[in-house]
Amino acid sequence: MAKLFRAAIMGPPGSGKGTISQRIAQSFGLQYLSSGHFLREGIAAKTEAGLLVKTYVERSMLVPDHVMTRLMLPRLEQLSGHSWLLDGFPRTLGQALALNNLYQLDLVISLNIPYETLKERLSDRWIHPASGRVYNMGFNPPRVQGKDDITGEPLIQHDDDKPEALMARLRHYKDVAKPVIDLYKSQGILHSFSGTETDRIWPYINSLLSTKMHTQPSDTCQAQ
Ligand code: G5P
Repeated sequence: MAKLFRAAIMGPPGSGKGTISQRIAQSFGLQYLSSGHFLREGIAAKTEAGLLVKTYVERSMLVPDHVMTRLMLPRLEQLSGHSWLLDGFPRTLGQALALNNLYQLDLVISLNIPYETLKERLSDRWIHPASGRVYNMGFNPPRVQGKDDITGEPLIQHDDDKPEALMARLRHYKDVAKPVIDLYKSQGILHSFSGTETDRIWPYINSLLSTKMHTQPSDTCQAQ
């Protein structure tokens, strides 16, 4: 049996984590779990967890580590037997260490995108709340303006994409991401990608994933 592949994608708000994760999930058949989408789903459904995290997400503040790990790690247990990709988790060193105690990641993708690019993108972003599908009115507009391509339901904008909230999210990101990036660097699994366009970064990520997923140790054994 092929070895399961476990990956995570990191990057500041608007760096294209969600867009690239959707492409990876489609191209490589990984189960895709977005922490932001998962939290917003709970908030919309008014679940107990949703009520607990609502104030943090609405203020663009990080949800405390003990809450995040309590929500995300059981979801990963449900995915045992599948290869998966995490988008937006882990975000802090505490979360990364908690994940590390249970799973060894094979690959971490880190996106480095200039601030001006992030600002432009987020002011133009629309979401289908039920599925988490992301559109950008310039880059990947929906077929019908304001409607989700699959369901035809209305698209919405996040409150935390406003410029002042965005600045706070970027500052937070830098501070908390550094020790996480250092950890994955020291484990030899970090791959960083810089640029201003997802379409130009994507071929490199696609090629990296193709190589990594086809050279997993147990795949190699199978082939021999
Ligand atoms: P999220 O949802 O994880 P963020 O802030 O990290 O939120 P976000 O905003 O969802 O990340 P992204 O996924 O990196 O951004 O980017 P995206 O959505 O794919 O792309 C952004 C926009 O740009 C889209 O409109 C897309 O179409 C467009 N785009 C992409 N590429 C290009 C391009 O090349 N060109 C152009 N022109 N456009 C492009 O987290 C939300 C909140 O949840 C909590 C926090 O409160 C957080 O603020 N949270 C956590 N708290 C604690 N710990 C965690 N692990 C948490 N995870 C979430």
